[in-house]
Amino acid sequence: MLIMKKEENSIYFVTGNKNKFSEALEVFTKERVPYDLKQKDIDTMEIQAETLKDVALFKLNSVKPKITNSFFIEDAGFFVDIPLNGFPGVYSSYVLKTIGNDGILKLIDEYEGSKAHFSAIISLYFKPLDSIIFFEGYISGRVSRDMRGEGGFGFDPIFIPDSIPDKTFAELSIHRKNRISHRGQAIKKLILFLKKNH
Ligand code: ITT
Repeated sequence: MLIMKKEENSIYFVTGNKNKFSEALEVFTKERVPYDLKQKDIDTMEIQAETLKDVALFKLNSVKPKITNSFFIEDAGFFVDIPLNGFPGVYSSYVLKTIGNDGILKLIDEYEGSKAHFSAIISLYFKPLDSIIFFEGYISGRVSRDMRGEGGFGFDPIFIPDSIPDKTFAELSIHRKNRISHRGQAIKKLILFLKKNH
């Protein structure tokens, strides 16, 4: 009985990326969310779709039969708007694995006036209401001329947010990144919802 109650008070973040989980946990801990956040790494089916929302929804539906609790997944992408017209976007994972940050810097070739952004979309399956809800986050910035910083992950060493124009994401602490990042914003919206609906 006690165990059942504990389970009901848990919410799962389904992700294979422990950095994403650490960032989410930092916000959950600080905001005193009435749920225990747990990571679950389930093999999910990824589709190649045009938008992050389509990817997120497909993934959520493929995970749903395997989890009995409330859970969420999050899909993020890095978009170089100028001069790459939004590339890599929905291809971010593949591009990071293949050409990496180095490859992106070569493609841009020290272009002056680049613009880039990160987007994140969380899709939550909320069991008490048997419903799916989306929460989004966005941050704009530019591409650094070179890789800088030891923190973060993925594209962090080459992304400079507009709001902290002398640092890459990889030069910020988790806390500072969360205060402004795509993921931090989406997680805070999720937390507001969870608190309202507890
Ligand atoms: P999941 O298991 O949660 O899907 P993932 O690493 O595949 O983990 P995404 O599909 O959401 O994550 O991310 C697409 C790519 O963008 C991936 O290569 C990430 O490393 C990178 N990325 C996502 N969020 C990032 C962030 O905050 N900073 C830097 N790179 C990020």
